[in-house]
Order: sequence, then structure tokens, then C-alpha cells
Amino acid sequence: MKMTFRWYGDDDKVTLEQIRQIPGMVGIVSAIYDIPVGQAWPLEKIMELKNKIEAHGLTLEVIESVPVHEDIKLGLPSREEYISNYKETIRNLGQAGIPVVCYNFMPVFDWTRSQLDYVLPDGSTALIYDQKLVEQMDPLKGDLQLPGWDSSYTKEDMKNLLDQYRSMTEEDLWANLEYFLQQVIPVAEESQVKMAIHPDDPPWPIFGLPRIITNKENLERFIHLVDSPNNGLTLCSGSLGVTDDNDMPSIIRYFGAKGRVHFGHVRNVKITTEKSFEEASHLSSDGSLDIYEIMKAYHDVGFEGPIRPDHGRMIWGETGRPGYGLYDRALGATYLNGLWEAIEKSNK
Ligand SMILES: [Mn+2]
Repeated sequence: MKMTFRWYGDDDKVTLEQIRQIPGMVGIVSAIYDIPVGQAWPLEKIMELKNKIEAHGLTLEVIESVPVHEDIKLGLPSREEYISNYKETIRNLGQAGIPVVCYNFMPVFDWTRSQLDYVLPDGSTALIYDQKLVEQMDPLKGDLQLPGWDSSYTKEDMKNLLDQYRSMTEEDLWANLEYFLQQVIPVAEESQVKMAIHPDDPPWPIFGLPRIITNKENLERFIHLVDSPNNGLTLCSGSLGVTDDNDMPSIIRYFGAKGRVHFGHVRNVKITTEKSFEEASHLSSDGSLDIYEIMKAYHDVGFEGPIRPDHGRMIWGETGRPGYGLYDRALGATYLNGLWEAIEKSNK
């Protein structure tokens, strides 16, 4: 296991100098943020990012994400150009020696929450998701201002997009995903880049849009769409784990044994009511997930890829990007490293 940390580039309040000082931190998960979705990433910009990270004694282990243009998810004729650009990006990432690319295939909204600064009993704040509140929200009224997705859409763009998705079924989305993978995975193989799809967050349909990367059965279907070791998964405990139906340790063991887990997001969530949850600290006893069992599952399948602490709470007066402050994620990394050391030593 390689411990990594997400960094949002030069605009991130959290600096590479700070990340370097977290014990056991070896790698960075980042992306290029100033290239419009659908355009190819030039090799020079990738090298610039990689060199900056390496100059701080860290390695660029994962690109999270190379976003997939909506026209690809919608299966529009214009997808050809965007898929061709995506392939060029993968070739360039391969040339730069970047081993893993994380992406997702969620229509329009990416990860979604109902509140970004919910106050927990200890005074820290966390992201929460309340299904009833989300159902009352109207994306066309600008009710949603979330960090996970592109807020540059105008009302008109949003309306057009939602109208285009209106008639789309889950099977249509599967077909468009398969079409994308059939073209992209052979390029990933040639480029020695491992593609790692991130599960849908939350793992159920929202705003009437289909979501398909949601459970073990669908992950199994996914890895067979194109049966290649380069067609793999980012397993995110805080995404899949918000429903009791998804047993995270068993999912990690199952797909890990097949060599299809390329990246791990490890964080805790507290399921409050059905389809509602609060993000918790990483500690097992603070949430609904057993983080020890999750790390043990990664350990037992011999996982050697990158793992990162995922969203953190805001603590100690820190302000900044919701879910992505320094302090609580650093505590998370330290806790995960502690569990790993204990698991390793007790297995000797
Ligand atoms: Mn995640």
C-alpha cells in the first residue's frame, strides 16, 4: 500500500510542503484543472505537474480525475472527438509514467451532498447527505452549490443537459460506458495506464438520472465490459459504504483478488437513516464502517497500489475546500498507516 493525498494544485490552500510532513506520505493524487472538460491534456502540462510534485519529495501516483465529457455519457455523435481526445490524454499520461487514472461515469452531478458544513457534536463540521432534502432541491434553481461538479453550467445548459438525459435508461448508460471502454482500454493497455472508475456517490439515482456504478453486482458487470487488467476500480468506502447492502471488506477482497482494484479511497460515514448519512472522522467507532476490516482486506489481498484518506471534517478552525482540509485528512492518513502497521506486524 502506498499512502497518498489529494492535492488540488497551486490554488489549493493545502501545500505540498505541508503534505510532505504528514508521516508516511509518499504520493500525490492530483489533476490539471485549467483544461476544459473534453480537451486533450498536453504532455508538457503533465510533466510540469509531475516535476513540481517530485521537487517536493513526493510522486504523482494517480490522476483524479480525467473527467468524461457529458456527450460521451449521452452517446451523442460528438463523442467521437471527445473519446479521441481522451485517448490522447491517456497516451500522454502513459508517456509521463503516471500509473493510475481515476474517473467516473455519473451523469451531470458527480458527488452530491445536501449540506457542506453540518456541525457535529464536537463542534467540527462535515458534509452530509439527506435524501429528503436532496429530493426537494431543484438543480435549475441553483439550489445546489457543490464542490464535486462543474458549476459553470448556465441555467440553460443545465436544462438542456437534463432534457437530454430524461429519456435515458440505465441500459443506455451501460451501452455508452461500454462503447467508451472499448476504445479507451486498448490505449490504456499500450500506455501502461490503469483505469480506475470511481463508484457513484451516493450509489443510487438522483434527480431522476441513472446511476450504475453502485454495488458489487454492477462492479462485476463493469469489469467484464472489457475484460482487461487495465479496466479496474477505485473502491471508495465512503461512496459504496453508505448503504448496508454493500459490504466493503468483502467487495475489496473479491475484486482485489482479481487484481482489479487500482486505487483505494478510505473514509468513514455514519448512516443516519435510510439513504441519508453524515461524513465522520476516519475512526471506526465514529461511523458505520469498520475501517480496520477495510484495511485488513486490502492487506490480505496483497494490495500494493495507492490508498488515500478521503474527505475529512473541518477541525481546529480550518477553513477551505469542503471535505479537503489538511488537518482531518492528515489524521486520517496517520490512522490508516497505524492500522496498516499493526496488521502487518500481527501477521508476521
Ligand atoms: Mn471517493
